[in-house]
Amino acid sequence: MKVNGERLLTDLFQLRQFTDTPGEGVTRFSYGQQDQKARAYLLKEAGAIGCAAETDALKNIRIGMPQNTSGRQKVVIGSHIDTVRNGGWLDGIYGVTAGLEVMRVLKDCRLEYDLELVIFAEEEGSNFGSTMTGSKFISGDYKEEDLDHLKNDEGLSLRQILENPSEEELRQVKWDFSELKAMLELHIEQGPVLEREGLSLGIVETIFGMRVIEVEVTGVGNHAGATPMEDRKDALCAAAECILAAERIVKPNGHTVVTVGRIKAEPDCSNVIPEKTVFTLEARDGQTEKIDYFINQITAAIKRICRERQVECQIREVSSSEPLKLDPELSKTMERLAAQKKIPYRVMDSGAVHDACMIAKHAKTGMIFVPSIGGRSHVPEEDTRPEDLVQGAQFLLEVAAALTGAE
Ligand code: HGY
Ligand code: MN
Ligand code: MN
Repeated sequence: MKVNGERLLTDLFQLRQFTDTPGEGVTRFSYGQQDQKARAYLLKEAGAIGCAAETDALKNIRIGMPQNTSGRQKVVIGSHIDTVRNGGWLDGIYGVTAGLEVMRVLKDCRLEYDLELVIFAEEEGSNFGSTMTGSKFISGDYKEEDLDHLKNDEGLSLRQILENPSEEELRQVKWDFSELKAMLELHIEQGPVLEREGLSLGIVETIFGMRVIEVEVTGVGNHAGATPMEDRKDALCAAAECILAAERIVKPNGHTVVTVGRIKAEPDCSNVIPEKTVFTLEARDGQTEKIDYFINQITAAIKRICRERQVECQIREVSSSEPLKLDPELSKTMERLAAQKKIPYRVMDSGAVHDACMIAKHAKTGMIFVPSIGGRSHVPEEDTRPEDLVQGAQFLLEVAAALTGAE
């Protein structure tokens, strides 16, 4: 059994054109027009091999093989197709497209277990600042009330964007995990490790956890020219000191990472001392206690700095997910297969979070990485060698064929 590399790469080249920022990376937020186009492309390809698809109230899509029968346990291949702003062409959609290719190869095989391809909605959190939203409703981590908590920059809630799904429709989003034999997610590494060590496959052991907080600093707006320096309560300078304090607190530790990726000053005019500044700060690590330790240290520093500067600060939890150890038995199976195929691989952690985290709490889950060129991701430069993309898909096929007893 072999994947068709040409076909896989053609799909990926076709899909990368569904972006709101052509020429400046891929911007494809869930529920947007480009997302619709990518979904339509994938559903057409899946329909061409006789697959049936169902879209749930969160717009997660489940695509079943023609030979699936009700009542059997299923193997799921899943990932996402949404991106960050000006992101890369492979993050998420590579795993979905490779899964589609696997289904094409297995479409005429006899399977002992059902096989499903799942497209998780809103994994990046680009709309609402909360990652893995679609899969958090599947796992039950998110409940109905979160439809109202999650709001985009225009103030639209997830409930409004989904056009007010009914209670029953929401209930059906949650999976019955007893039906799941295993889930596999194939993904680009998004970091430098595999390339640096000259390896072509990663088998993921632990996916980092993360906590995201939003910090709102309120000072006193005033005229940029007429206000002496000693009379200022500048919300942006206070935020800047908080952000550098966070970097200093976390820097010399080796594992935990902290990032401030979004900051907004109001009224955002060059000749007005900012009255308010809002920024997000996220911390990630393979251990929850480390994440909590650093978030607590940073929160204390933010409060101290704001007190000293006589500005107000509000700190709000935006989202969180626990570090997740993936299934050791499935990882061992994949290690044996990689060794058998003489594929240079290593077991490794993932600093990026993935929908696999949400599923791994309830069912056997495995993740496979392929190298990222220059270790870059979430940027237009994101790329992976075609031979690595094809080899990763071939490996996914072998693992899926073994798990479903395909012949
Ligand atoms: O942020 C992440 O780790 C993922 O790309 N959503
Ligand atoms: Mn991803
Ligand atoms: Mn991502």
